[in-house]
Amino acid sequence: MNINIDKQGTIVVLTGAGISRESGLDTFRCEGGIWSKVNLEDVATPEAFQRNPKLVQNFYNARRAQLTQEKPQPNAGHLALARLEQEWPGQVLIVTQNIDNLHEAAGSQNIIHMHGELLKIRCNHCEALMVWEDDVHVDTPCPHCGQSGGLRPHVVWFGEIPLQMEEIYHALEDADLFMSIGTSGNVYPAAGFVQAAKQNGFCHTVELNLDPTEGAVQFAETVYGPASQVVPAYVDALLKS
Ligand code: BJW
Repeated sequence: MNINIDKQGTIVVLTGAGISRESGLDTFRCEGGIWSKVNLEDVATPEAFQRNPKLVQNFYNARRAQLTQEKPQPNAGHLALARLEQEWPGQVLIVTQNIDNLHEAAGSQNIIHMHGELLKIRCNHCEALMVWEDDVHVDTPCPHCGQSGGLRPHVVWFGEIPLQMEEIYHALEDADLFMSIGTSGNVYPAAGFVQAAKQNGFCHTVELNLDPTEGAVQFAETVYGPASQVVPAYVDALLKS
């Protein structure tokens, strides 16, 4: 790997479920993944939540409990990205589609959770946003406004606008390096970030994944293997470049 990036340059890293797989969390679209066990239309749309809030709350309660009880640990891929942020002289921004907390647990600080966070909930009545580690039920009252029936997971469902989009596109405009790690590139707008990054004419783009994705041809460089191996190796090469 011979990577030639301006040492003061900005690095934008997009991560997806693949980076957390070796920490024991399921991906969505791999064999045996979340969407092979539940129908996304039943749990990941605002309409699903309106139709059957109990089913949706239970889906997220189970995934939240996995984080709080099994306490999955960041793997070498997450840790390498935290090291990159610490040691790279320029700016490093992690834009994650993941709702887990493994980048934070690894020590990364400059993180955007574009699809929300599992350990937060918000109230549709008073718009309060709260850190939350327990189960949520349909009749759980909001600790802020006291009303029941308004609490929902702080996640972005299909048809909703992902979070902090302006900040993300602003970072992509300036990016010298765009890394896409462990994401299938099936879901927009994240799937379009590689094109947005290339618009500035100088951004180097790399896909790091277990296998080539459908969008692999859009990247200048591709590296395949488990995130716990390829990410640390790529970060080492970057820091030595
Ligand atoms: C490894 C590995 C290892 C495995 N090491 N790698 C038609 C055309 C275009 C767009 C649309 C359309 N119809 C509708 C849309 C829009 C829609 C969309 O994209 N739909 C597509 C299905 C077509 N998007 C939306 O609705 C979004 N909102 C939106 O567009 O608003 C409009 C707007 C945008 C911007 C500005 C203004 C307006 C919202 C999308 C919400 C996504 N929500 C979910 C669930 C919620 C959170 C949760 O419950 O966790 O987010 S869906 C799910 O997919 C989750 C993920 O974040 C997301 C992406 O999945 P990811 O991370 O890529 O996982 P996988 O499983 O797909 O891939 C894993 C990868 O890892 C694989 O490649 C493996 O090879 C790899 N891997 N092991 C390295 N060890």
